[in-house]
Amino acid sequence: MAKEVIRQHLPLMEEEGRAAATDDDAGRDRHYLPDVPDEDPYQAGHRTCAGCGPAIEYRWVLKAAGQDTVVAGPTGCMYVANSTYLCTPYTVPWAHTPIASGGSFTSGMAAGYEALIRKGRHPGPYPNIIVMAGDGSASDIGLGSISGALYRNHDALFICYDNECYANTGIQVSPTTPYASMTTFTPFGKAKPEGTSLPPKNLAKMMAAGHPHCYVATTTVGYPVDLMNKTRKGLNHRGAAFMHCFTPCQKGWVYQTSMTVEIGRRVVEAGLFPVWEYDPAERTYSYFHPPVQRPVTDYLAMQGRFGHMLPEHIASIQAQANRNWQDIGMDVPAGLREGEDPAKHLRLREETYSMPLNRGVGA
Ligand SMILES: Cc1ncc(C[n+]2csc(CCOP(=O)(O)OP(=O)(O)O)c2C)c(N)n1
Ligand code: SF4
Ligand SMILES: [Mg+2]
Repeated sequence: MAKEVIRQHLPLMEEEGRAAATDDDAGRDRHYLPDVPDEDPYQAGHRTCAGCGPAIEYRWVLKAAGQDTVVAGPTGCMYVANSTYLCTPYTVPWAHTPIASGGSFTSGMAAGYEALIRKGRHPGPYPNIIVMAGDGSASDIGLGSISGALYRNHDALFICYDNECYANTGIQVSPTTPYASMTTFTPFGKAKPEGTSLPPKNLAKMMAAGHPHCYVATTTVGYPVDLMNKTRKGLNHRGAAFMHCFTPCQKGWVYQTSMTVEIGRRVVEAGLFPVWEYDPAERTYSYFHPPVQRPVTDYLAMQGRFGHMLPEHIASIQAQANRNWQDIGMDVPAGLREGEDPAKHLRLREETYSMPLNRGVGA
């Protein structure tokens, strides 16, 4: 007789304590830290760059998931830097997949565990099954395979760690690379002073709209508890879940290594990466409203990849941010509306912008 497949349930971390936490001068909850698990299924000893956003995301996702987890990783930085011969930072099973096959490989793992448990050949419970694919894999080369897995509703969490470029092969443009940033395939010059000329693909909205039975969420490395709770919600969800995580790439974006988490917050406070959750039961979106709204220059000017921007490029990005504020149900302050006018800007490298006091080593 077929055995029952027992599912795990991961508790959510308390987020209410935030209000009582010490604020910084911008009113943000800076020092809030609930009971985060001690265990680290993604250990030190990998070879990513200092300040690597995807490595931070990997660590927090696996902290949230715990030891009864299996992980797949399509080709990209987080495969190459983490799997040197005879050396691995994982204390959980991990497998590399071709860049196009993260979704199909993970479908196979999920179906395989179901079958093995039913036949009594795996003692269970059903493990947390996670695939973490880069943006090149998830939004481009492997998009079809992930979409197929979501459509078939395999019980697994599909994550896109988004560093907005094909990082591992030398920072080439990907479908999530932002307008007017520079990559090695989209340098700025006379013909294209903006560098990247296309707007980025809205991957998470595509996934939610196209697979309405799936749990879908966005998050960034600027919000560790949000990231870990959404990991757990995605794993607790019975069926397929997709999480899109904004993960700065120090090497490709050119910023001070200590600023990864700060950039993960600023992109949200600048209105350029809305953080939200899609509930498949109600078929509704809920949007996070950050307590701080900044001009986009506070975000852009911290990164060398935008250093060439001209006033019209900044104005265009501010207009996009203002549309995003409206889409998530927030008012657009007058100062940010004014920023839609190129005449209000200088070249990016000449703009004044707010910079945290703690600039870190080398500042
Ligand atoms: C079919 C195929 N095309 C190209 C490559 C070369 N390749 C290896 S890693 C990589 C970059 C992947 O980018 P992304 O998925 O965004 O991950 P990241 O390197 O940014 O972490 C590419 C293009 C490959 N391995 N397979
Ligand atoms: S190139 Fe970027 S994504 Fe790759 S290891 Fe370095 S910081 Fe991380
Ligand atoms: Mg990438």
